[in-house]
Amino acid sequence: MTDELGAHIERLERDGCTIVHDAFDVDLADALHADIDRLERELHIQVGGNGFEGRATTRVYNLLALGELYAQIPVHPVVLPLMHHLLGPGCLVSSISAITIHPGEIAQPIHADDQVIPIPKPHRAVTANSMWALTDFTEANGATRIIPGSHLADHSPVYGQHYESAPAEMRRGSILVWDGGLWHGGGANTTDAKRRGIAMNYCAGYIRQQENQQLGVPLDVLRSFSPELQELCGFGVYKGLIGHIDRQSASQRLLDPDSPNTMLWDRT
Ligand SMILES: O=C(O)CCC(=O)C(=O)O
Repeated sequence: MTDELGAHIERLERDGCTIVHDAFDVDLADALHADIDRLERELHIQVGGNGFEGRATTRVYNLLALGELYAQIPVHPVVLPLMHHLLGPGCLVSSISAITIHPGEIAQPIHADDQVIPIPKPHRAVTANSMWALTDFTEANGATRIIPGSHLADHSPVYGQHYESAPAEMRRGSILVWDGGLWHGGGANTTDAKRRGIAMNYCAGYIRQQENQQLGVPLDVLRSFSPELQELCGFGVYKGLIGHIDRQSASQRLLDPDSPNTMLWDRT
């Protein structure tokens, strides 16, 4: 393990979050930013109509279905090993969406991404998240608010209650990574410019993905992905057991009949 990875893991375990500074090229940030403008225009994206998605926040979901640019996001060379550390091998893309907080937005209620999962807390991570900064993230423009150490709490936050939190400020091109148990929320935007990021959410290979990648991404798009990304989308068989179709992986059945697959039972 490199020193860099070790330091991130230490922070993830202690604080429940870490920032990978300058994790991707600013040219890529600009290209993603411009493409999300295109998607918002073409898909007629409107602000969320509720207190959680935000009344001055736009979201574009299911990004892997919407453009080649997004295929490089789930496999980031620093973030993916951190996800493997938190969630174990065989972890999955849970959801991938663009979140744009517009001027005037108020702070999102503090929540934990795993709070709908009914297992006693604290528990080892079953979901983990990352936020790719496509603009600078500042306290004023709505940087994600975090409560370091809250992933170790024995309960989830009370929805709508005020909690003291800190802004995860970072330059465009950086990535905030957090344990799915961390209490957090989008910040208020008091500036006159948008704050935009891509929320790349992962889950362990044995639980259900938040966005259904197998049905939500067209097969011809999935076939263009690397085997690693296909597996992240849920086309493999977790530990040779979970997710098979008549003893075949979804990849063998739907994407490539020659893709490798060994059922756990065949190893006995
Ligand atoms: O936009 C952000 O900074 C965080 C958003 C978030 O946590 C969510 O929508 O679940």
